[in-house]
Amino acid sequence: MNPKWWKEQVVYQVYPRSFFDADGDGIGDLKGILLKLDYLKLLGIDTIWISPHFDSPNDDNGYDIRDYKKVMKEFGTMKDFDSLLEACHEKSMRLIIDLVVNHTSDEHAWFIESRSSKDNAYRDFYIWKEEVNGNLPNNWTSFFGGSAWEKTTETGAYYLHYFSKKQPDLNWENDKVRESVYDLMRYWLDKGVDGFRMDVITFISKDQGFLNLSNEELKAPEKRYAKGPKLATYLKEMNRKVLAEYDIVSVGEAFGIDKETMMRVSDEREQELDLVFLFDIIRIGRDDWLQNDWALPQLKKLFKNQSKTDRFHWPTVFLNNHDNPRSVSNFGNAKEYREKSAKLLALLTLSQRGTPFLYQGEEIGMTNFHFSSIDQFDDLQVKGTLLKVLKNNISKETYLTHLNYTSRDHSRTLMQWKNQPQGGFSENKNTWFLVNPNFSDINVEDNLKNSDSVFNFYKTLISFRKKSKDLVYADYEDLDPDHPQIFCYQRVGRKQTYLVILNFSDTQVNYKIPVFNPKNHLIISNNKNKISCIKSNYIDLEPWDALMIKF
Ligand code: TEU
Repeated sequence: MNPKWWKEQVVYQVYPRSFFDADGDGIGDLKGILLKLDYLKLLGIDTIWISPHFDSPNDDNGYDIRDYKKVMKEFGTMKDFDSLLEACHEKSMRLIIDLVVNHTSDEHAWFIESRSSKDNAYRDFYIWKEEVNGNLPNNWTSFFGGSAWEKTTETGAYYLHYFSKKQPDLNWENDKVRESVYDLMRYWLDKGVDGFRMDVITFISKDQGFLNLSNEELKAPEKRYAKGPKLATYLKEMNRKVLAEYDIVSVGEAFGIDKETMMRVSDEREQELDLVFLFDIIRIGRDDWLQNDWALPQLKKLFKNQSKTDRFHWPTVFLNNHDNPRSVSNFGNAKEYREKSAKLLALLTLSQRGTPFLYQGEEIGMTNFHFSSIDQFDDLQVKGTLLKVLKNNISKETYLTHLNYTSRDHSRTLMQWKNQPQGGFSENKNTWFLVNPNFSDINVEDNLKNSDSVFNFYKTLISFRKKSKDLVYADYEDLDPDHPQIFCYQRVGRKQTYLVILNFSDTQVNYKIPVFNPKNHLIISNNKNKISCIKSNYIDLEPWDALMIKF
């Protein structure tokens, strides 16, 4: 195992729009992040990843970039960015930014040029096709609803957009596009940023045949979109020309990727990307916007697959992000056992082999919002998909029921800082989005005061991870893959073995510890009454009990 700083750190994702509003316009900003750095430092965070902070018309909350070298005006100025970066470095923290280069905004200067005429110098910056016998160029679909092709009046041709029609896909076949991307990457790296999270990077290479998708493929187009034939070529070139020149981390959002490609992209000998985000755990039981039931053995299998790679791969571990529901609502019990299950998930995340990525609010156990109507959603995907839903004769009510589990907006409600109006997020009551009314019970201020809080549980676990290389690098072994309620695994390190036991259920279980060692030492548990030493190999586990033993 090749040790690296980014294998040993805990990363915290900030969605700036919802994090903290310092200037009182109702929208979070860069100054807001700066003001909360000490809070993150206290938690033990070493690296912060911020979702896009670039100039954008915000059709998709900044994932549609108009100017890569400018800061989104709602978030502040370039000076604010520089101050944030400097402050992070002063506090020995690192800052990674979002690189969104599969597509730009349709308001980006390149696209304005490109659409204007067929002989414009920027025409080939994007993917243009003519209609075929009066029909769309092919049947590819957009993730935000409808066709992936949009016609323009200027030339009558169609451009490709995997996401909204305000997010035209760049044409990576064009050398000038790739050089322009490398140029903007160097711009931010030369400022001193510590890495990139690369948005849908697996989609950059397009199959130049532009063949129709089969009916089966239309159910999950990401699988085809992630199979572009030149993905390896482009990533290796990007690595050679840019990434390799700096001591940074690259983490690719690997939506739709197959196992074989994943094994190549994140193999350190291949020199493509350092890390990837896979979606099988976070989207367990998911089928687009539908949430189906899942069973614990399925989840365990996914963790096992993820951890059991060879020494040339290093996984990421995360249970929520800005595109997915809150982990405690998704995997835990956000009602009677909210705190306990939030702590159980903390232990799960922070005792795995891989780099943990926490998402804002997770550290205080924030929950999903209860949406009572479709109009309450902000996310463009909700409205875009509604048309498809209605066309398939599915009722709005059914759609809403599932969105209350699956919507991206659950993670975008405002960060809950205090039991104060707007949850202490902003002085301004006209905030850009909703705050969960449970901020009176779930907020940072109360978490900090209470030594037994979810926050303090995370903090303790993060400090364990920092003190023990074994907790970071040791092998992972699932000791009981088939048990329907208990998740029990060990990490066998050079000096220490860690045993983790998690009761993933609302019921009590009398459990036989598979590897009982009388010299054990209980190092953390979310149940205050647990005795400090486990005397026998049978243990009574109450609902959502979680504990870690060391020997
Ligand atoms: O997400 C792409 C992606 O993988 C999906 O999770 C996406 O959220 C959608 O649900 C697919 O059905 C990335 C960003 O994380 C997301 O916020 C952006 O909207 C998207 O790319 C486009 O840039």
